[in-house]
Amino acid sequence: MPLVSPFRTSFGTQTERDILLVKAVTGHAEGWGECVTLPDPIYSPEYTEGAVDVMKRFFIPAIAGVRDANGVGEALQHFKGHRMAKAVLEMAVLDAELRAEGRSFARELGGVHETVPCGVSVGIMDSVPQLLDAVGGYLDQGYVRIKLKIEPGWDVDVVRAVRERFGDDVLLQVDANTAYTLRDARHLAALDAFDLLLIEQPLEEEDIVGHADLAKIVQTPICLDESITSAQTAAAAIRLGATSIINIKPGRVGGYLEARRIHDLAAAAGVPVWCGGMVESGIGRAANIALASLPGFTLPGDVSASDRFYRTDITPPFVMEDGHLPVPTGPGLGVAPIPEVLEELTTAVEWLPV
Ligand code: OSB
Ligand code: MG
Repeated sequence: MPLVSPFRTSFGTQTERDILLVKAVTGHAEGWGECVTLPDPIYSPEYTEGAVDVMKRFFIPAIAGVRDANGVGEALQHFKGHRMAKAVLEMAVLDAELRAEGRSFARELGGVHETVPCGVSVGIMDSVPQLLDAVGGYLDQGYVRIKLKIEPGWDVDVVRAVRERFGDDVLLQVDANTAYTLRDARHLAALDAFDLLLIEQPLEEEDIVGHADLAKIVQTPICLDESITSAQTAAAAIRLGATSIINIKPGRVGGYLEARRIHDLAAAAGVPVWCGGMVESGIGRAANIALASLPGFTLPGDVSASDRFYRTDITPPFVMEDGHLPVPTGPGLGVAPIPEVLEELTTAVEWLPV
């Protein structure tokens, strides 16, 4: 799926999204899952062809005979890692299960809101004026929170320019995608002047202690993304003082059920969470919106309208109204791919009987 404009982060530039969808066909219903892997292992160790391989070779045979989505997690638990691949299988089975029972994702997960506020993740650009135009456009559309991607050379001055142009009332945060080291602590502390909601994942994925050290030097709250791979790592990061806010991405943590566990333990620890995004199509977006409707999601997520990334979505598009998106209420995800659109975009199909 072509993106409406290139999306540049500290780890690379995306101009299109190559999406792996999983359709689970049970005796009772069909369910959809969207795998959030990128084609290359540059955000996480997983990558799309790797996810396909591990699913075919190990995961799909292992889930033969499971009764429900909980059973998927249990059947795959003894396999190490590959959480995005596990997540998409669980998601598809969960969707099938919920469709058969007439329950929505939001209801199943414990959602409490009918709409969720929309934040937008704004990529690195060629120039500051170009970025200001983009941010202005998103604010005009009604986005209630702006996230700026940063990297060394595109950080303090850029944030200052956005604050000068749009004022102090805009909810603003930054995401480094691991682009810094502890040696940059003083430099990152210069961001404290701009009243940011948070700095997302400044250091390497595995550097939990480094984030705890950084949190003592920088006033702006540290929010982990890449580092949070499970409820266990989330609990550890909170305990060590490495993160005071958590970006929950269901794919990264192995699925929506683990995402809910992280929500629950963060709430118990008084740690706010928000729902991250992986440039999902309407399938993944629908489930993220449902997750974001849980009570602990007290910050706007990277939950944007379909047209943030796609001119044509594969589901009926999610359209923002007053800075919010409606939480789907229909059975399961509440949306499914539009057959003709899906067909036109499909490059390969494989049917794997379990
Ligand atoms: O770090 O949050 C991230 C997109 C792809 C990979 C990593 C990240 C992102 C985003 C969110 O910033 C984009 C979105 O889906 O809205
Ligand atoms: Mg991030």
